[in-house]
Amino acid sequence: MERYEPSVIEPKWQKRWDEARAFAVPEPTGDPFYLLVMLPYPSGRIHMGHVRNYALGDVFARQLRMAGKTVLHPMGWDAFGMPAENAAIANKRHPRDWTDENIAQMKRQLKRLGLSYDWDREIKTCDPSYYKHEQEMFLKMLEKGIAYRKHALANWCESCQTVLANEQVEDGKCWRCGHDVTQREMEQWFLRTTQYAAELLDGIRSLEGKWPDKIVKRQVHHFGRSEGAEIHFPLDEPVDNGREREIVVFTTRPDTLFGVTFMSIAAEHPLALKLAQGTDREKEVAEFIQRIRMEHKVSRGAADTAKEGVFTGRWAIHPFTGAKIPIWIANFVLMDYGTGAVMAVPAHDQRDFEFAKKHGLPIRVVIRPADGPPADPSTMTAAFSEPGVMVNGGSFDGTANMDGIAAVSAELKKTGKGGPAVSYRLRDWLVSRQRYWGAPIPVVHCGACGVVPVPRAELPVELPMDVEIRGAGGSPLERHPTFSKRPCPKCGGDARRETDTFDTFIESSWYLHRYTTPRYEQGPVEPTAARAWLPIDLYIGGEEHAVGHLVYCRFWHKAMIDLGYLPPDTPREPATELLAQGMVCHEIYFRTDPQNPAHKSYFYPEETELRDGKRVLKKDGKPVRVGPVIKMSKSKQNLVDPDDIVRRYGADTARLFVLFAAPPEGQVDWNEAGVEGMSRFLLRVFRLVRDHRAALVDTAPYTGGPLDDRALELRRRTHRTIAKVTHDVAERRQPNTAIAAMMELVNALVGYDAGTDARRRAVLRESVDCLLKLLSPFAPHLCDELFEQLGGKGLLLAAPWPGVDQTAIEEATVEIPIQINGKVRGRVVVPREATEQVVLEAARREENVAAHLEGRSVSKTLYRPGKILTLVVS
Ligand code: ANZ
Ligand code: ZN
Ligand code: ZN
Repeated sequence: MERYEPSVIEPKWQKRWDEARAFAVPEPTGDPFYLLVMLPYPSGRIHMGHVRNYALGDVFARQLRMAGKTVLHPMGWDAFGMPAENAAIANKRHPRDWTDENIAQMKRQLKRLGLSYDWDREIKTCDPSYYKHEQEMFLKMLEKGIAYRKHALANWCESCQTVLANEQVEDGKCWRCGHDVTQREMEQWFLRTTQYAAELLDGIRSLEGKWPDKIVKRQVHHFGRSEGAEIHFPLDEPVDNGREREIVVFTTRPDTLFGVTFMSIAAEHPLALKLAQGTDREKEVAEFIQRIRMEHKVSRGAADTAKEGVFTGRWAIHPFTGAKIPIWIANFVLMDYGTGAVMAVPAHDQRDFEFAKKHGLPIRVVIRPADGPPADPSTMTAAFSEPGVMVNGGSFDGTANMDGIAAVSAELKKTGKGGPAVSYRLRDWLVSRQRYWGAPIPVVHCGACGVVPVPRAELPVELPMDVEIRGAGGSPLERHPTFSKRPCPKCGGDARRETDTFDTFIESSWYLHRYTTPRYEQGPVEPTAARAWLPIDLYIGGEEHAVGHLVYCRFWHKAMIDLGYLPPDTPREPATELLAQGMVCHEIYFRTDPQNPAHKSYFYPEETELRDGKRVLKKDGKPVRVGPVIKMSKSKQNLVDPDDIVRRYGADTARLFVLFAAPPEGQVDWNEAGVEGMSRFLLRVFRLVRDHRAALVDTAPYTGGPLDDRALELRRRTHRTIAKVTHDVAERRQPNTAIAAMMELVNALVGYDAGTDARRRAVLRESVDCLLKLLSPFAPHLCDELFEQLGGKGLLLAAPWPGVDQTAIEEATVEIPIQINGKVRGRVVVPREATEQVVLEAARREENVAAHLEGRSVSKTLYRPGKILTLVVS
């Protein structure tokens, strides 16, 4: 083969790998390693973000295999979800057909990249054989109280026509479509993630250093642990026919209890309306509640939002002083947090201060600065929230307020009025969706029996395919003629099948488990094999999943252990190490419309070219404007199509470029020059082998014997490179610097002249073999090809990862003749950097030299470094 032709080499090797079943993963024997990349949503075509994600995974997977690990490296499809449904509406295609076609297409694309997946383990989450197990796990969660149904205010996206989990609302907007999210009161299904709040928090802390800091921090913040106290305030008179007798608050500042002058509860608090019932405030309160509920949670909670409120007409009793405390409803109190009720301390909490000022409520100072008198409530302009000393607090007076927190909590506990408490910001996971393309929730609603689980024998509850998808809102399942009609499994009476489907984040919460035994039928996983593979040793994916998927799968994993699907000794975190890869970006090219300067039209990079240093549009030759380098996206058209790059440069170049352009966490700026650079590098490797082929084919790699300087130097280079590449890939996870090291080795190889000397040739062969092995996880097609051309047998994936010869690196040795009084009496092998002293000591140990020195003294030494040691003795 004379020319480097990826379009010939790459399909050839992909076929060979397939035929050899080179990527099939055996059972978890030997030294198992589970390497997982996040599974893609089958949106249609793969994009450069995928290429980057999967190239990273593939480098590690291949290297680990060669290093002797049994590597599980699977791939599958997160196949349920809204885009399929939207596409179905837009194109009148069934979501199933749309999804299947996309999967076929994307699978072809992934194969073209030469990724080492065991396709036998492929998973498609919309497959009933997959979601069947998820339905079964849900029923178990229902039995154990982890799944429950409740009437609650839920985040509603009008555009998606469905409710959303808290994690799926970003700055008050829908995570998928960006539409404003409003609140709707509905019966919904939840999973009790809050039951695991403490463990999720401790667990993420234990991953510090192994998961990216950014993600650890975001999760810690997401769980939002606060320490404080719960305090019971009895109502002045019970409401709701005597059923409701108290309000419980959560506070981080029990030390301010004596400063409580009113109470604020959320508009959604179950007592909000009940309190006002029977008072003259009823109408006003009802209106206020109605109005506030419509507002966004985010803006209600913001510090600068006007503090609105209404008095309920009722009072609570202060647990220590017995004072009557008016109960208000306030917009800034959210039902989502704590108990949805706040003991208001205007003197020491800014929001309460503003509220009190606005509504004419009293202010009572109970903390004074450590070195001064308490503030005067009538002249205060802001709450005093610094640490200080307790005043106006009865027996607590004089206590430092930080100590007061514990002291008041203890007193509350002793008197049965509350006590220390911890509160989390994390909410239970809302998992029902009013959408079609998802896994059906396996329950039946019966007028007589309530919620009844579908009998296990009837699982899976299959999603019917014969539906009409109109997009007019409402679930297509609800309109299905027969799906929802199902007799009650308990009493046999008429009942209604649940028509909501699961949040698709449920499927992606346990695909990681399913891959370990993907065809097992008796349960979600076969416990022994799953236990042997889990936890994931290295998980790779995008950081956008920080508080979504990466929280859900941690929760689900713990629940699977607790529900008995995984052995009890399974480690409680599902992924030991996480690599969150950065974005792939590109410049944008655009023109503004002279008529309407606000309107920009964007161009794909391939529609443009550089002419005399200017970026122009190919079709009219006129300049376009060049914008900043930003994340590749359809809307800005700054995309390059992986297929196009593979066609023009080959998959090996594409892989190498995304790996070389930045460390995994960094941002890759796509640029054609960089891609060409990678292509040239591979061409150099190709030529190197081609040009030395004759000398190398029949030469075995060096195994030992004296070498000259040039050969020693190449060996040192080679083994340093092995050490660096191994360290960069296996320890530091920085393929970019590994590539740079291999480039240097190639430079050295190009400059090396093996001549006809057999040992020099053997060293060249050793070095080239090592280079091909080191480079094969990055550019697997070319390396297998060149290895074969040199007469190598088998696939490099099956070859052992090269080991480092420490002596070659550190003590590249030289042989020094020892001359005594003009005659060479012996030779010693010493490090080439050895000092005269070291050489002399080695010489004295050499038998023959020692014999000649016996009983005589050395009067003069002369060392010519690396060449000869001359001794004059008498
Ligand atoms: C009395 C008090 C006095 C408070 C004081 C603070 C300062 P973090 O730190 O975020 O956990 N709070 C409790 N539940 C609330 C809710 N549902 N909506 C709005 N605010 C709520 O905040 C805990 C504090 O936030 C609690 O402590 C409570 O106000 C308020 F000088 O109680 B504090
Ligand atoms: Zn939406
Ligand atoms: Zn029934």
